Amino acid sequence: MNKQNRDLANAIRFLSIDAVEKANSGHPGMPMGMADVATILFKYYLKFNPKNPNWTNRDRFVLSAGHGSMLLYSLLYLTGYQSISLNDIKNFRQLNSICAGHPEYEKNTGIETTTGPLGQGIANAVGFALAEEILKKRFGKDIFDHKTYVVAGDGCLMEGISHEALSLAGHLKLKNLVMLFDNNSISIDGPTSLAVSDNFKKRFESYGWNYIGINGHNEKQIFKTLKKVQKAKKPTVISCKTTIGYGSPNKSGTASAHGSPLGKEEINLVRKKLKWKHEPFKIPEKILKEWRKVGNKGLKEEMKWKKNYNKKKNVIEKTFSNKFENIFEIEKQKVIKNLETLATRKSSEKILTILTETNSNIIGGSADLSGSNNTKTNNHKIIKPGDFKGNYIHYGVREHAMCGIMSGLALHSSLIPYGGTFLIFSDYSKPSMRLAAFMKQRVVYVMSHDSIGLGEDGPTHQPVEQLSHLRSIPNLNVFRPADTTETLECWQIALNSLNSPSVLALTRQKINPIRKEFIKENKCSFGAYELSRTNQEIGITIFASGSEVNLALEVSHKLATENIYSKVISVPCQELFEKQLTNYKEKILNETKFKISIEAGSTDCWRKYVGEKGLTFGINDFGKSAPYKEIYKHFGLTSEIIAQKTKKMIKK
Ligand SMILES: Cc1ncc(C[n+]2csc(CCOP(=O)(O)OP(=O)(O)O)c2C)c(N)n1
Ligand SMILES: [Mg+2]
Repeated sequence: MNKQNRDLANAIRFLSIDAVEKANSGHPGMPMGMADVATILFKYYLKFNPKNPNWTNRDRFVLSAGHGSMLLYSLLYLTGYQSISLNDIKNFRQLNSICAGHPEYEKNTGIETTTGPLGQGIANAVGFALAEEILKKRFGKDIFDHKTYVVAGDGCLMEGISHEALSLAGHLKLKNLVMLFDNNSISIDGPTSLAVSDNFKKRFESYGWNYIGINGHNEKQIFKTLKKVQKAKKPTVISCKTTIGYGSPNKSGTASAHGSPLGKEEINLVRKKLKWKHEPFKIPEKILKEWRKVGNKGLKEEMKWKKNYNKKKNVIEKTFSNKFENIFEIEKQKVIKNLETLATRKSSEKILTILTETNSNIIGGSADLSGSNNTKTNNHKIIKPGDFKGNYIHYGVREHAMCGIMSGLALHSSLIPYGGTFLIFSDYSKPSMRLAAFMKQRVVYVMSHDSIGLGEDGPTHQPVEQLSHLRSIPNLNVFRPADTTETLECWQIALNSLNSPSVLALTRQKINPIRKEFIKENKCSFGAYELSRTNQEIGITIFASGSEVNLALEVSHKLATENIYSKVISVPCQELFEKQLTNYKEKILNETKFKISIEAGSTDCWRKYVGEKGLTFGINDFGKSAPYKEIYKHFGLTSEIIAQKTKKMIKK
């Protein structure tokens, strides 16, 4: 590195070392190792404007190795983002500091996505790169033409999600995706040779990626390679051989530099070795000025871009304006006029068919279950390798990456991604779903085959505890609609939830309509609502969701023949019900002393509604392989058994 660039890189190193030391926690090794690569990237190549972190056509910089968060915070501060001040860096890892332990997405800050669970950033980056290609095709290269750079470490590449995401990126030929692999051969337990002997070159090449190996401390090699990738025809990984904790005489190149403060004595030695004479958190004027110059270079470029953008502004904004409301109202009327017995996955397809006719910002897909999830409609065109004019992604059997990629699509620029799989395989996607909820992203997970109702595929495919798990994730709305009208209403809420992802748990089996009259109001938006009652005065409340609402109606009618009266509460979304006003909740919850719940899944999340003495009908065991009606019988989910047990309860 020449003197000036060395100074720039050392500014990153010392901010990182000193912030970690002050917080007495954090990861200095990675920022010290990757400082040179990051400096050359930001100084000569990265297209960004700290004055407008949201510039649509900026390059995306994703830190998949989220533990190295100080690398990102240092870069954002040094290049002049308003979001991160020197004070914020001094507050690294303290309560409410923007400089959180791991990067936490916040719009308009330069932190493009939340990372920390290793490998997630890679999938997000694939989503960014894919969004760029899709939008470039739609609006032209003068509006969308940027790169996505992702910094990934040994750990990211060991995680399974990296395989899924890299493989799809290679297949689709996402040429604007560049991975900077921090190939330092060290992770927490020690040298990576303890656990890995992959041939990275062969691995990447087999995915259809360019693989370029360089010395990550050699300025010329870094510069030259970054120049080369600007014209790449495929996604490229630059494998940067680096030294973790670069500059630390006793800790560099070892796992001890990974995740703890270096300590005062060692930091003194690093200062000596790197000839850095400045106090902690003091960046000399000259160096800061130089970094700010780097930050200023994007302004002109954005201005130039803005001229092109203004010409197409109206068209672009129209695409992103969501035109749903009329559609939903008209469709709801049609559904009621022509009541059908349908599986809710089929109901969902009907709605999607209409939505996708007019909303080209909705990007569908499935993890190889398009026909089963009913996610693909006649209006969809497939996104193919190097051909991005479509609006449907065959994610392949890659549930985890699919969900991470969808987050990237949503974060990039208000595309609305939805993707399908079986509800049981939410277990394969949950880490990404959790992060989407944390990042407040509008992503829709279409999860069909939502219970034992799927039948013969048996316990490996029958979700039991999954609804309960998903409901426990904050800011994730879990919808389990009971018929076509409810499915439509739930889709409407999901699309209007700008700050929450949604799960639509849908049935494989056919369901009789439960809503037979047109009501303009979106009943599902209350989370739970009264569907029917057998008398004005009632003694029992029956809560149910999805396919079990019909069962609840049967039970209610059966009890009525014996002069036991009840109301049925359909509960399509517990999370939304929790948010209702106390009065509303009281009316639903506390009209009767006796309460029961019916849902073909684990029962723990219903206890709060039925109370200690209430009965919860559900399944707390693995399912069964058989025709579905027999499985319902096997688990006591029939109107006869439920009515009988309910009678027993009220007689006690
Ligand atoms: C999914 C996941 N598993 C485990 C961890 C804990 N963890 C954080 S960093 C790390 C080692 C990462 O090694 P590497 O990527 O090589 O980082 P380096 O030590 O080179 O900075 C581990 C296991 C995590 N953050 N995410
Ligand atoms: Mg490593």
